[in-house]
Amino acid sequence: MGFFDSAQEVLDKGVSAAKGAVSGVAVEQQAFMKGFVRLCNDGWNQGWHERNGGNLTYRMTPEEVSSCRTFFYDAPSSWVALGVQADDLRGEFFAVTGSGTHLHNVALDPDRNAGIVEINSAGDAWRIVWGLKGGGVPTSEFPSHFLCHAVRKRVTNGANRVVYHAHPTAIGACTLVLPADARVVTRALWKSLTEGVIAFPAGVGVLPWMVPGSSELAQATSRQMGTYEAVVWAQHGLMCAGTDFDATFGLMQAVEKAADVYVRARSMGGGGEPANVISDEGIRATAAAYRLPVNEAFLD
Ligand code: 2HA
Ligand code: ZN
Repeated sequence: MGFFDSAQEVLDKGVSAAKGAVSGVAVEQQAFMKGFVRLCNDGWNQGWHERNGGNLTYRMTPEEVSSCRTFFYDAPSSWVALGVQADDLRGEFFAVTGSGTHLHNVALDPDRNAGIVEINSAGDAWRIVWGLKGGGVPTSEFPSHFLCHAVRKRVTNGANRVVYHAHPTAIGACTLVLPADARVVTRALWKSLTEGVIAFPAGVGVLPWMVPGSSELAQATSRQMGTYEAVVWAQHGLMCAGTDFDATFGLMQAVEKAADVYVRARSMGGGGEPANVISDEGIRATAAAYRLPVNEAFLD
């Protein structure tokens, strides 16, 4: 039995106990939380979450909030200021990983390593309504996630619900060699993997190194998220947004796969730019064939 299967069994046992106390489908058994837990585990298995690296947040639908309400704390935590503000997220509910959480522990103990927070009516503070037991708080990158959610909600008319941050190796290595320039990095990725332009036709944003968890990083990332679903943090990792867990995880994987191919090709070639890359015409033709709005500014 694989790790995830046994984790699910532990979950199922805990859930039947919980069901005896309160009626309704326990939070851990609801589809959105199963998807949330699965992504954490899949990311761990990719090697993207050394120690407590990376974090995940999900903006819940009103239906999901209603079906979780019977399991919410009678006395939520007090309100805690976010340090950032978003009108678009007033009154929303987010599933979040906990600060300091090792993502491989989420599946085994979701209500300790993850939780649900409610945003206040001013859109500038959170309180815990479920989970994060034992004094947990939302991820240190919650300000970045929060502002990214606000922008992605606006530019996708509410379709985007997931924001995911990880520390994949190859894209990190790329930022040690390439300049922190969205056009340069995007071209390296698009030209290394045919699937690249299909997975991220707008390209990827790139930010220079900044202090993790800072509101400067949060503001800069969210500005990039107006254009890009994926934003590279130099010498750190990658932030991805999407409509659901599969789309967001798949985007992270596609960026990292392209980066991995590029890094390997450069390494084989003694560090120089690879010779046999996909042409600009090839990228354009792929985008046309799949009717994708490719970012023309990144093509010659
Ligand atoms: O959760 O990844 O960027 C730890 C981090 C901070
Ligand atoms: Zn990080």
